[in-house]
Amino acid sequence: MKHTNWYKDAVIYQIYPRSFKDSNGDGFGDIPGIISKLDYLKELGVNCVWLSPVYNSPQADNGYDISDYCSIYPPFGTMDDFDLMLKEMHKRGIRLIMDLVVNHTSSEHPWFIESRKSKDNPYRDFYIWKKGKGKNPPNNWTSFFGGKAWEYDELTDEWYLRIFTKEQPDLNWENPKVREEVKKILKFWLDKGVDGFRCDVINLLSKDQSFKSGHELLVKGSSSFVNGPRIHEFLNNLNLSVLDNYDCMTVGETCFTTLEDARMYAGKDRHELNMIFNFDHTSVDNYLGVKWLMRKFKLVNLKKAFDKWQYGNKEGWNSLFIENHDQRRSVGRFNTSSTTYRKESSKMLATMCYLQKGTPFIYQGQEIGMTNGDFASLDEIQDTETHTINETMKKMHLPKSYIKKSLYNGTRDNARTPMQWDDSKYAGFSTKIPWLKVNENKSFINVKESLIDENSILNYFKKLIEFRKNEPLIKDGVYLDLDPKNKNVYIYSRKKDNEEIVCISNFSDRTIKYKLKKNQNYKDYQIKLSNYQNNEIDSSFITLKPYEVVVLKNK
Ligand code: ISL
Repeated sequence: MKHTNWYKDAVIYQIYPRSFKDSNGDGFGDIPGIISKLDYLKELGVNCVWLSPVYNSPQADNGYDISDYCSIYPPFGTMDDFDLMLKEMHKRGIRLIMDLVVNHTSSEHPWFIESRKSKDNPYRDFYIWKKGKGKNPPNNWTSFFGGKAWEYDELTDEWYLRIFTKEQPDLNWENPKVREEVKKILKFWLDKGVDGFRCDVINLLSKDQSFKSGHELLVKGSSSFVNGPRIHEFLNNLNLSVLDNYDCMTVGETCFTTLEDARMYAGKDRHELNMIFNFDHTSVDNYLGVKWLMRKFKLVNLKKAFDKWQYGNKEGWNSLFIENHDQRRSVGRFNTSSTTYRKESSKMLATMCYLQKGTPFIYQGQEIGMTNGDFASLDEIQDTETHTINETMKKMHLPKSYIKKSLYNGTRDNARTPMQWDDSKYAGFSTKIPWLKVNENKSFINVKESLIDENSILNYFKKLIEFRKNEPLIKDGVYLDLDPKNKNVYIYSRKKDNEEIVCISNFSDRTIKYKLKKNQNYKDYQIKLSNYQNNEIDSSFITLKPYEVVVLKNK
């Protein structure tokens, strides 16, 4: 199979289906709703969609708990709806990548229902069952969502491993039958014509079989299951036996991953994945990569994180993102403003991120500058993770005010509020009360308004995407951070032969007179993009207004 590496030219839009568009007035987004917005996506300029899970699921973790990998969750629609959506996407030149969640299934998956029945059930070994230590779990491993990673099952007096919720038992990848079943799932969707997969927590599949207790500070045991002993063998096998036969792409969600790990997952001729998501830049405002442990933001740390991957991921290809369904919204984050300078902030952040080397991922609503949810109490927050973490933090006797602040700040529901299409009661998302509260700011942050306003974030995103498409330098040019130590300004260059693009961002709410170095003579450069009008470039200074971004080019 010839691989065209189309993903290097892709601009990917992530749809979180339950919050995107409801077509039948049940307050829950669906596939016909997505179809009705494909022209909107085409106009935006994206050419690929990553669709978060739409498979049958009890929805304990909003679909990341799958009970049937080859069917659609009825509130999302039917398989016919899915087929039509795929056809309509392809008709518009939009590819589709699905979410592949195979570290765990739902506890209501028929495999698990069988598995828990008895120790000699043929499906027992599809999951990881162990005897406890007296009344205690087999080891001290803890869940990503807090609390223990094992669940006791009375029927057979054993514990099963579940690194996420108790409704998400981990599959036993040591079992060749599990690996064969996953291949069938991949084939099922690829034969339908889907273009690839975003692979959920893919670096957790292989567990160290000694199941020894861990001494990590957080997520105990993680060194036994993050980038585990057989992970590369498993991925290589999936790739060579299925993925390699299609012109498809894979992007792996890989937390706690080093540059060397990245090379192993997505380096040249590794035949595993095409690229990975790293979370270094989304960890700069917390301690140890744990968003509940908030830390003061420093721009130099953000630059360090980007520089590390731009310089270091030499054999691989980067994914460029600042939002997804697990992160809080980007406006208001990274020292930016979600109020006075919301528009400027959103445009600046997108430009800073998407003109780097790699494939951009835009998360639904980011293109209109949607902000964090405006939840008035924890009862309005649905996400299972937030509530488990709340319990865990309470047990740790952390101050109540800290817990509250940390939960409102970190809850994944911040990014999951219904898409704001217009200023009507339910933001044009639905005609009935939605599953999660619509943000009140839908009155002025919405697509309808953004389409009219020439200066909207949406119209800027369109320009930015168009600019990327027309400038091969952004795909191939060499990245150089021109002033890594500057505390307020991020200035980097993309260069190839005699051509150069320079992207300059002010991460502060003050006007800054940025002094250029001797070798930075931009007198003859043209301003190609900016979130303000009329920037004047002096031969020795650039004046940057609050959250201003300027993109210069020498030809
Ligand atoms: O959001 C996180 C913690 O607050 C991350 O650690 C996240 O749990 C981790 O990146 C794994 O995420 C993925 O798998 C989870 C699912 O809940 C997330 O939505 C998904 O993106 C389990 O399938």
